[in-house]
Amino acid sequence: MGQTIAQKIISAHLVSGEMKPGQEIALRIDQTLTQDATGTMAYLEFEAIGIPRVKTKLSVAYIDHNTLQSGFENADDHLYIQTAAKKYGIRFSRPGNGICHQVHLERFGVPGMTLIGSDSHTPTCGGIGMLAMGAGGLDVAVAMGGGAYYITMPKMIKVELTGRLSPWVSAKDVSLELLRILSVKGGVGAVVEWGGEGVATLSVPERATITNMGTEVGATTSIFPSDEVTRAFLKAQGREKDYTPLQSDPDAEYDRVIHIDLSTLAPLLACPHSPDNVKPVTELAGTPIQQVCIGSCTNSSLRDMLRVAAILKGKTVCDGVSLSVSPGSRQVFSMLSDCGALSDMINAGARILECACGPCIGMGFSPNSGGVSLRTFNRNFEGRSGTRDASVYLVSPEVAAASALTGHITDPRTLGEYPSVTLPSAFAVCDSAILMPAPPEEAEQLTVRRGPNIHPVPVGAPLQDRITAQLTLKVGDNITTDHIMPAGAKILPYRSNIPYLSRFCFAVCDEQFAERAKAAGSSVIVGGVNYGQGSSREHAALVPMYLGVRAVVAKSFARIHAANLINAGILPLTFEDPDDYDRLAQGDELELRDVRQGLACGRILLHDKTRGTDIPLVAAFTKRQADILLAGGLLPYTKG
Ligand code: MIC
Ligand code: SF4
Repeated sequence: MGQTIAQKIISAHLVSGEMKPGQEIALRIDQTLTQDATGTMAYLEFEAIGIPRVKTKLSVAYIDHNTLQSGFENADDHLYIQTAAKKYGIRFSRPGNGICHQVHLERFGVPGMTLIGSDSHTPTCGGIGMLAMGAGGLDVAVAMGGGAYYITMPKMIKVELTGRLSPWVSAKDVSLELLRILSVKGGVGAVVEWGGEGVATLSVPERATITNMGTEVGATTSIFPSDEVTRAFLKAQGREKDYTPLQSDPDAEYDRVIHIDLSTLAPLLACPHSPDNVKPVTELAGTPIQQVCIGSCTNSSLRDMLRVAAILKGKTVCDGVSLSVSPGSRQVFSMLSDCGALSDMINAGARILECACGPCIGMGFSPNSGGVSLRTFNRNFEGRSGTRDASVYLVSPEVAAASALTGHITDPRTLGEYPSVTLPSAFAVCDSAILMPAPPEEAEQLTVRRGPNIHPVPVGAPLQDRITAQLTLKVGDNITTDHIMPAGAKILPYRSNIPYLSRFCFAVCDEQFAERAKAAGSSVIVGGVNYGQGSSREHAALVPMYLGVRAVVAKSFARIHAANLINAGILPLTFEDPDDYDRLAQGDELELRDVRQGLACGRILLHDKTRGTDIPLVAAFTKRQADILLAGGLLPYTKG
């Protein structure tokens, strides 16, 4: 039988397991990336594992998230990562060099290779045919040490593209259309492969926008074929040698095929507070706005920026709107400057920000209270912008620029002729902000610099056979890691200080949670479907572990978060009967009995002492996962 693109890459990297959907497989990882918000913890974990130098083909440490530096903490993290990178054999992309996914696509991604990154939007490199997946920091640390990466063998979803995008409609609208079809959980357990004749009409940056936002449907990853468009992109980056063609076989089989005719798409937007709350722009046209933010790893390529500049050229941003533009990389920034497009944006009134995540992760540029903000980003979860009562809409760069000019949500097709933009045949390549590691003989002498905010990695205790705990929090469906462990300028500096960070755990849902969990000593959280969607941040597991959370019982879990919980030694359990969710209430005293035996047979009984009821839970773990849980997490398990 023929193979899909992902199946080809998986079979070439398979270390163990059977390629049957639902089975656990282990993959050899060629490349890793980290960013600074998850990177400090990942390198602390790498150090805790105790391997002197990375064993991957390439590992890169990026600084792109915590660049505000409103205290010493971020700068100390940067120095820690820089010195660790130099010592352990990792390239270091300096602050200001760009957003990890954009830079990795430009400078390092290779079709056919595997990449894991401690950031959920790592699938961006699927735009050039790489099997690129987001993972928790500890999984990345293990892969840097030469260990395999374990995933559940995914199902295959194919999106068959026909036609060509109409003027003013762009790749973001394709992503939003998929979110409309699949919702934020429709891709869980699957790889989304993009194919069909429409693929050839999309440039690599457009493909990367689409694979980037595939994270929002919950997919393991998303991938495009590697074709002549890919070759041209790599050639323009001076990396044609990295090109290999990659297509699915004509007789490859898919679990589901979705058809999208590009020519029928119209500009779309995602309404507050979820990326799948998708509507046509025409439905909301005229809504007054106060802020527009253009950038993020979804829409910050040269293609997007040139398009925005062309729309703004010779015009002025509306009085009532504050417009920010953050180019995705230094390469994009300098090319915008060289061709004059940067001046077009500046003269129109745009506020140019650093090449970094910035407003996307609440690092500055929070909207006004009750404000309406249009963002070309990938997530509009409640509170993520830093303003609790803001309404954030996700839009394409075209909709963003058009609306910045008018002051209200605007269908860009009303602007007239679509400015044409051609990508250069050669990008201005300059890797001066990417530092090389020290050679092994020098590396041994180097010391890693640890600032006072950098605390040791918390390590879990071996699993108890009988867990007595209080149900300290009951939440609903689609709880994001931004709910569990919020980010933003005030909290992000403490990613390497778990005791301090723990004060903010679940603060978006319930400000008392952290205190309550601490007082209870041992607790269980109950959630609905798709618990833990969104970011790959392992802090959403490490912090609950620190607060004494022993198990999360939910209707279903998002992939990376479930893995992070196991890695932290917390049991992710699902209801055998989802209706049992209604039989539990916050404050109930619970008991999980015969946990060891339950792990072996796949079923654990939850006894509610307050109500005198028993609730059966699914504990479907592989032998490896059960052993990790028994050891108290991946770190004690790996160290033996
Ligand atoms: C995000 O977009 O939420 C982040 C910040 O990039 C996260 C990583 C993190 O929390 O540090 C992600 O997507 O994984
Ligand atoms: Fe950065 Fe936002 Fe992309 Fe996350 S989604 S990597 S915060 S730009």
